[in-house]
Amino acid sequence: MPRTDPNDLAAAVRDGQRRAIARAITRVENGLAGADALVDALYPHTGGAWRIGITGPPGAGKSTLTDRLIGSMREAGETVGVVAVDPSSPFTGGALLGDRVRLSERLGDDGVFYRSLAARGAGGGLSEATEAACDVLDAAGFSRIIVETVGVGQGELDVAEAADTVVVVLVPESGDAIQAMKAGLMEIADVFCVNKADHPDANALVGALRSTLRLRTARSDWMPPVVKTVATQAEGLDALTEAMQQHRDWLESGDRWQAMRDARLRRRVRRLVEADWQQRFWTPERQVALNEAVATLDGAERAPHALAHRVTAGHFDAA
Ligand SMILES: Nc1nc2c(ncn2[C@@H]2O[C@H](COP(=O)(O)OP(=O)(O)OP(=O)(O)O)[C@@H](O)[C@H]2O)c(=O)[nH]1
Ligand SMILES: [Mg+2]
Repeated sequence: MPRTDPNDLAAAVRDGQRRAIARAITRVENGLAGADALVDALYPHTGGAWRIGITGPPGAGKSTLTDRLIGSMREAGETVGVVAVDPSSPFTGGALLGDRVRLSERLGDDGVFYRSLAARGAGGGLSEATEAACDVLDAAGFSRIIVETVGVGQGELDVAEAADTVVVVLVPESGDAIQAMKAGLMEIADVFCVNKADHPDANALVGALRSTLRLRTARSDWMPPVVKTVATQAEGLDALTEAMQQHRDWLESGDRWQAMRDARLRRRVRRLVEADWQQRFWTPERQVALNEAVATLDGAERAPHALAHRVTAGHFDAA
């Protein structure tokens, strides 16, 4: 791949050129040369897209829902960028293959751009890679960006923070409200989608979610709506879209939208600083010195806090 000046690539991205978009995402995903400059060149041109996170347990129907949402968004005249984040596996798993199959139906539609991310190479990890990929699509002019991510742990919840509106997808058969609480999904949901509502226990899950939501200590005056869908039949899509739109309207009232984006930028800068600092701190010398200390020290000196203090006090630095 020829090296392109970040400014040339940024211009091509803003022009909406698909090859440029693909290359830009590859660059930021893997932290390749010029990635930081590319993100910074694009960032001032972001903010036009509505970023929607779709998260939930494996197999909940996130990809099917995403596909249906793309369809209705396209009908409404929107353009859609999709970032499918697969933190569990750096390899192409069954789920991604499934996504590819559905994607093929949309091949040739210039109003849709689909990309999956798995790499953790970029400084700041998968969260930064996800945000940067969203920036690329945003600056390229897509009016909607959907981030699909499996919500099973903290890493995935961080990824969900890239979105303005987070839809948590749960299913009657596997999930219940308590499981969602355990996984931290209650905290990040702006909208709950009970998918596979063709299952008989769907109403019970809806009820459990609503009562749990009433009991929670409110983080804001937004009360997440709970909607039912059957993604495979495109049932409930209108209700889901309506719930998402309500959240957007709420964000856009007052200064919430700007405040949310400011908070996101602060979080992101902190994460980048921490990643940078960590990388600078753990020089090869310090790593070797720590390895040796652990292998050789014994007695009172073989103690975690004492060791940490020795590291930070510079005892392990090369003379
Ligand atoms: N009965 C029923 N099946 C559904 C529904 N939505 C999705 N499915 C099926 O559930 C399976 C998983 O759907 P996906 O859309 O791949 O789920 P996912 O959440 O993207 O899965 P991962 O990406 O692997 O976590 C597929 O076989 C779908 O056809 C629904 O509303 N009802
Ligand atoms: Mg999926």
